[in-house]
Amino acid sequence: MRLRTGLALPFGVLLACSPGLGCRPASPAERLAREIAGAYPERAAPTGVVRTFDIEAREAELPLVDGGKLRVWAYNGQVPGPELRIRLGETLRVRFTNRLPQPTTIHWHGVRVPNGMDGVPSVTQPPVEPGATFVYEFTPKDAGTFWFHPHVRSSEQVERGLYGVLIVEDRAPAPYARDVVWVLDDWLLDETRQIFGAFNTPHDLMHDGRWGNFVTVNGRRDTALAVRGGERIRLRLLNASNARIYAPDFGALEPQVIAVDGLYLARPIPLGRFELAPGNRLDLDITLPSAPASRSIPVVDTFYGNMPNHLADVVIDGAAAGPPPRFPSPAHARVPSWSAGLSIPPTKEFHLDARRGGSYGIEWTINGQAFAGHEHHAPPMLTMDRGGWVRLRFINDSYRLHPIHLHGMFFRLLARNGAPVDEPFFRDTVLMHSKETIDIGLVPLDAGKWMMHCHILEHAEAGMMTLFEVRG
Ligand SMILES: [Cu+2]
Repeated sequence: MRLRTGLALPFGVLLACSPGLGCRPASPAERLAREIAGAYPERAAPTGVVRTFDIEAREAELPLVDGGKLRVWAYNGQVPGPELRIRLGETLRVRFTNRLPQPTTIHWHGVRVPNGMDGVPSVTQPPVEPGATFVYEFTPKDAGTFWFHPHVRSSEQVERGLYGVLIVEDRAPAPYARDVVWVLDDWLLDETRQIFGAFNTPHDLMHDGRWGNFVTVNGRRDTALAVRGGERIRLRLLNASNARIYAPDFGALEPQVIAVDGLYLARPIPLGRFELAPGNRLDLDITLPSAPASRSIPVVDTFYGNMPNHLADVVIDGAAAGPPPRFPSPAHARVPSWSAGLSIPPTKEFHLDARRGGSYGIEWTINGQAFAGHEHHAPPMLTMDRGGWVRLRFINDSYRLHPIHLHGMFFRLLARNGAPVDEPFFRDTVLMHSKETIDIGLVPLDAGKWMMHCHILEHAEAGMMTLFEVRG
């Protein structure tokens, strides 16, 4: 079915035309689907350049958190793992070897990959057994900040240190003085200052997952970003925690948000209070003052406003050589408004809740179903057509937090508790609060079986996962 503007019809009327059937006025959903045009590309545009990286997951002992020797699981012996940086159009080839005592996979969070590269065990690939290798290869369709982590026993494997950042640079990156990544994580350490060895405890499962007692940025508690006054920088934040939410506060600095979950905004917006849930990314455009009141500016987390956590410092040392460079913000993406989306009934509703049962004693459910390993071949909970507009409603019947993450597609948040919200950006993860209802709109462009799950990894491990299928 093709949509086109009708020449003989009043302005704005769209026609839906099919071969042999002629044309009729497009339905409201067809009109909304049309608005995806130009928002993000349907296909990758490979330049032919292949960038190859070798990644090995193995045990390591590293001076993390406070400089003590911390026994972790790491990609290439570092936490965060290696920063993979490629240009849009380049093909990423990762030769992955598993040296862990458990099977694992790599999931490329936020990247619209071919379904077979999505890293979901027994759905898109067999798990990579200890000693085995797997080659991940794809050409990202979107530039932005993405990350990678296991999708097997994630609540243990991510917590032990398995995560890394994938940056897909624009074809012509804006001339920021610096382009820096801050990976936020928290660690639950025991009295010997090692990773607390019990995972998926009843306490974590009954509450908002595993929250650590030490918060780090890039694995350290004393991260200081050294900059010069007057510089204009790009700072990319990623929340790699199992469960902790951050609301970063930059004090006297005035960051502009230019990208969320990888994709550029329609226009830059002030940071304000943004809830960075597990999985979320936030790209900030910051022009540093040339004559700062204080050289060291602390960045704190105010998610629980009454007890802010120190995250890191921005330390201004000397002045930049010249005035701040004036270049247009890269945040000028086409983002459909989809304001009419709320007048169309939801395609499907998902109730999120918990109950007693399952192998952990408590299980987290979506529409009464808890996902377990043997259900990987169960029919998908939702089937969508590629290119069609869909409105989904999520109803949190519990009192806990649930950052809802969709693989393989971006969505726009349309409403919270029925009240329209106008975020000028797409997401791949959105935080749901206690007893909250949200509505999202999306147009899937990539066929395959994609997971939808809570990114509080303990909730996901205890069942809060399901499969969507995109036909086409
Ligand atoms: Cu959850």
